[in-house]
Amino acid sequence: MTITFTQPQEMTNATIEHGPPRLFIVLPAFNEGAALSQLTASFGPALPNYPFQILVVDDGSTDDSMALLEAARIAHVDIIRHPQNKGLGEAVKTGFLVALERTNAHDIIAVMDSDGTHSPYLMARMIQLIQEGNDVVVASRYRYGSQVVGLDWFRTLLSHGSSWVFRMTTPIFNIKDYTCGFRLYRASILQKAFQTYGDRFITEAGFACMAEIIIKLNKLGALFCEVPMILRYDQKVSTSKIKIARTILRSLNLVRRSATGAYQQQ
Ligand SMILES: Nc1nc2c(ncn2[C@@H]2O[C@H](COP(=O)(O)OP(=O)(O)O)[C@@H](O)[C@H]2O)c(=O)[nH]1
Ligand SMILES: [Mg+2]
Repeated sequence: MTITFTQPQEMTNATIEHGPPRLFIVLPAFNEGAALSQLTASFGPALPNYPFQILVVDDGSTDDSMALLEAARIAHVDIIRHPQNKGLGEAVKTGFLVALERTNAHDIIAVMDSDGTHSPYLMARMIQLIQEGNDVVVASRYRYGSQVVGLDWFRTLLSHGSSWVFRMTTPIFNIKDYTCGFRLYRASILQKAFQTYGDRFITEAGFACMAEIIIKLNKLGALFCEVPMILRYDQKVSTSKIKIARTILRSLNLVRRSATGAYQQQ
């Protein structure tokens, strides 16, 4: 893993000890083209006067996304590079670990898709809900007010099916969306997760990591809530990276391991 700092660091633990929680935004990215730099540029207007730092985890992109991002010279962006593609789970793990090196326990770590389908303008409400006492806030496709625009019928069916399977087999209070990639976490709950599970906190290399994270945090007693999100899949320019068959198999395996208590020993 190599880390490239495109901008000087402006936030340190020492400088903002008693201020509002700082926000570290992890963007796992693999071949997202211009969508990535457009997204990173939109956090300034979406979060005026709020301290944030963006950590792009470039997972071996082979397109022009990183060149475009560097050329844009957007403030508060660091790029962490995996020389080769390792998958979404590894990218999220890298993002968490780098963010945790820089955070205090009361800071906030966000993760969202880099494909321009998640709105940074939802972030302010999610921050508020962490400050109100939640440990994890999920941008959800299954709440009153949620809207999913442009997702084809097959992905829609899979999305509802996976929500149903997880809710039936692995119920978590307040959670309907186990797989959405847009979430905010209190840094202290992620610290606790790495202390408890060590390197085994995230073992799923692919998209099933999202359900794995939430199931494991639930076992640690995390407090969850969801906010309705508008998923703009119609604005997605890049092709989806999801490997559907593999994600279904890994998710079912997760459910089985969770039900048999396999995670308790890890
Ligand atoms: N770092 C990394 N990110 C990935 C990989 N595959 C997908 N992503 C990112 O994970 C997010 C979700 O992927 P996406 O294609 O948007 O999935 P979809 O929205 O479910 O169709 C996006 O930000 C991708 O760039 C990967 O192999 N490595
Ligand atoms: Mg996406």
